[in-house]
Formats: sequence, C-alpha cells, structure tokens
Amino acid sequence: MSFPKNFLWGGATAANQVEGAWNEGGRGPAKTDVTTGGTVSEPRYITYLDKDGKPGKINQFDRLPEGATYYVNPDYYYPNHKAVDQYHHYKEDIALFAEMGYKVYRMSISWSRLFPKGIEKTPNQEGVEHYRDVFKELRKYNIEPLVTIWHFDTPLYLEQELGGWQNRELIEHYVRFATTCFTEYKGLVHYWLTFNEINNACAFIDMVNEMLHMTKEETDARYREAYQLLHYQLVASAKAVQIGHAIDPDNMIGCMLSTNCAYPMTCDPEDALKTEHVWENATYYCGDVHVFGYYSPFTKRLWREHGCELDITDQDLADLAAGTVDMYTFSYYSSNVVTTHDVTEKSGGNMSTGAKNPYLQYSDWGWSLDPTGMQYFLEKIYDRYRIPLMIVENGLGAYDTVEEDGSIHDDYRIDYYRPHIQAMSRAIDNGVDLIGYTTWGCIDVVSAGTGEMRKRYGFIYVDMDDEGKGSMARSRKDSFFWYKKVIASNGEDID
Ligand code: BGP
Repeated sequence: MSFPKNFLWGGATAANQVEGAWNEGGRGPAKTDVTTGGTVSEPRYITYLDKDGKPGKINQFDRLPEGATYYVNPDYYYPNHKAVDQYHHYKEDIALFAEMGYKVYRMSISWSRLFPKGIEKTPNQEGVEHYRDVFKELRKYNIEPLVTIWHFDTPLYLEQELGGWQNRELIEHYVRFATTCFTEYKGLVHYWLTFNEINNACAFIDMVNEMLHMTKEETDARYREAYQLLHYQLVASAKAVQIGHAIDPDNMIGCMLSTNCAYPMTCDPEDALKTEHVWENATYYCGDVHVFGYYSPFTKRLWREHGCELDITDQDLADLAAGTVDMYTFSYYSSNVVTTHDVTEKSGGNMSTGAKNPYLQYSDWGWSLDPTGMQYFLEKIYDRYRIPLMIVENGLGAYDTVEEDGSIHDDYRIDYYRPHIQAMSRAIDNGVDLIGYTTWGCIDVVSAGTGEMRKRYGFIYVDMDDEGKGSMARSRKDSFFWYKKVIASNGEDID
C-alpha cells in the first residue's frame, strides 16, 4: 500500500445531519427542518401551509404550490431537528474521533446558525462561538478541520422570501457568510469546501424527473432553473475562493462534487457517446468551472438543448476566472450504467435509477458496490484536472444490530471499505495526487436521502431511532477498531 506520509485520514458529517439543536443558540430554520423522514421506498416530504392556511406536503424534490409557505407541522416528526445532537455531544464525539487517530474531520457550518435568516449584516455571536469551540476542541487533538461552508442548508427565509438560489441576491448573502467563516476561524481552519455536491442540481434531474413523471417541457424547465441556480452558486463559490485566499494565503479551498461514475451498458457507439454526455452534464459541467475558471464548450450544447438564456455577466465570468479552486474533492458511493437501449433490469431503491450492472452487488438501498469505479473516477478526474484530490465521502449505509452485550459486528462495513482503500492505493500508484480520505458518517447520522437513522454509516453507533427515541449514547462498532488500525498503519493493515 502506498499512501503518502501526511495522508489525511478521517471522517465526514454535515451540520444538518448531526447537530440537532435546530432552534437553540439563536439558530434560524433551514429547509431540512421542514423535511420529514422517509424510507427506502417512501420519499421524504416537505411540509407547508397552502394559501388558505391548510397543511400539505410535497415530495422533497417537488416545488411548493403557488402561495404556500414552509411549515413545521406538529403532526410529523422531523429527524434533522434532533439529529444525533452533536451540538451538545461534540466533545465526546471528537474524543472518539481522536481515539480512532483521525488526522482530519470534515464537518459543515450551519448557515442559519451564523445568520438565522441569511440576510443579517452581522452574525449571531453564539453560533460563531459554538464553532470556534468545536475547532479548538479538534485542534486539541491535532485534528485538522475540513469545513464545508454550504451543505444543503440554505436558511429557510432565503428560500421562502427570496426564492432561494434562483435569485442572484443569494450570492451576496453567501459571500457574507463565507467571509465571516474565513475571518472568524482564521488560523483554526485551513481546509475549506465551498458547496457540497454542487453538481446534484444538474446530475440528478433525470432521475428526479423519472420519479416525478415529468414531461419533456417540464424537464427542460428544470434544467433551465438548474443551470441558472448553478451559475449563481459557481460565482458565489469563486468569490468565496478569492476572499478566502486574500484573508489567509494558507487556506486550501476546494470544490465538492458527487460522483456520477457512468459506464456505457454496451459497446454500441451511441451508448459510448451518451455516457460521455452524462459525464459532461453531471460531472464536468461544474468541475470545469471550478477548476479551469470557465464554462467548457459542451455547455453551449446543453444550454441550447434545454432552451436556456442564462443571466451571466462579464463580471461573473471575471470572478469565475479569478476564483479557481486549490483542490477537487468528491463523494463516492456507487456507479451507474447508461444506455440508449431498452433496459430489462433496473437498479432501484433510494436515489438510484437506470440499468442494473450485472457485474456488481447492490446495497439494501439499491446503491451499487463498486470499488473499481472509485479508482476509475480518481484516475479520470486527475487526468483531467491535475490538482490535488480528496475523497470526502465514501461509505456504506446498512442496518446494524446491537447484540445483548452492546457490541455491533459490522463486518459488512469493513468489507465495503477494504477494497475501496485498495482502489485508492492503486490510483496513487498510477500517479494520482490523492491527499486525503474522509469516510461518510464516521458516526451514525440522519440520512440525507431518506431521513432515516436505520440507514447507518458510522464507526460509532448512536442510540437513536427513526421516531426520535433513544438515549443518544455513543458506542464503538467493530469497524471503529478496524479503522483505527488502518489509520495507525497509514493504510498498510486493512485485514
Ligand atoms: C451525500 C451527501 C451526504 C450524505 C450522503 C449519503 O449525497 O453529501 O450529506 O448523506 O450522500 O446519502 P444518504 O444519507 O442519502 O444515504
């Protein structure tokens, strides 16, 4: 195994999925606070009051009806409200991460904890101090914080009153938030990510539209919205990168994308071409702007196909060029199959559609298990960008069983990680500059896709169920001791 000496081993979480304390410490609500729990087959819903004051709910990917307002309905349980209460347990959690030997902990800052509505000129001091305490606690154990500035939690006020990221005004609110983070935590944090899985906005449209049975016109309208929203986010990111560098030249600021590792189903050239176009839309569209600082030529085709006339100014283009990222980071869970032919067997489950890959196994949530795809993605992306890469999410959502004596034998999780670690090592041997690896959910968290607790990812178990019942006690799974050994041996001992 060939991991560099300073390889950053660790784990990752997101504020809305671990913190809880949704209405404590001066925090304002975010969209995740009006999103119910779901299951592998039942979507999460967003709850609202319609224009006549009647409560209703929509699929989390759908739009609010005209005149409706977001609403926390007392008849529902909202899993992100409590999450796993890391807001109050962070010292205990960080001590456990330290025990595993973490070099880095990826976490996010809840935007509405710093700016409850998002429009305030100065931040909520209690929120600012909370994260300062967390970063100091990490530093106590020599754990480097890796901070995601936006991880799916735009303040609800910005969504409701300003129309969310469809509105150019969000750039200035985000930039104020990011500037506050860079200024307040200068010296405590050096590694930053501007937007989590920014490419989901365009990468997931086809899947979501299949789920919602959209027509071609509706799909085009969704693409138009997505590319506009992305433009504002990409500009916001580029401005943040410029400011982050100006505040502290030591800052290493990255983009973060979800992986859509697509393979052609057949050797039909049409399948190969379609697959390449999936890479362009789902992966290169955002990655190229982040890394190269401009839109790649194929974007003109995509805009034409969907009838886009985007609001893009010369100043925006100058900002994109001046705010290129220092590293490319991504989440990797599974791969997909693309074809122009009829599909007989489909992959199914949560957030997974398209043809089933006969060469792969699938998780209980329908995600393919494909470590070789990770190597493939690493090599392809490094070949394109030639800047440091980091895998900032990778893991297995699985059902865990607590034995009578409290132990949790999650060898399936270890069996998932082992070949992924080997895949990283092979990519490094092949010249890829991979600088770190943070597994997803070093501790059990609320699932983003389904809102479940039972879809567990952690090395650390949290006693909490899907209805919000449990003591919140933390305990070590077998994988905890295994990962500790992996880190101690810098990836040599993975048995
Ligand atoms: C990514 C998100 C994470 C995380 C992960 C696992 O999309 O960045 O927030 O939740 O996926 O997904 P899920 O929670 O749906 O299993």
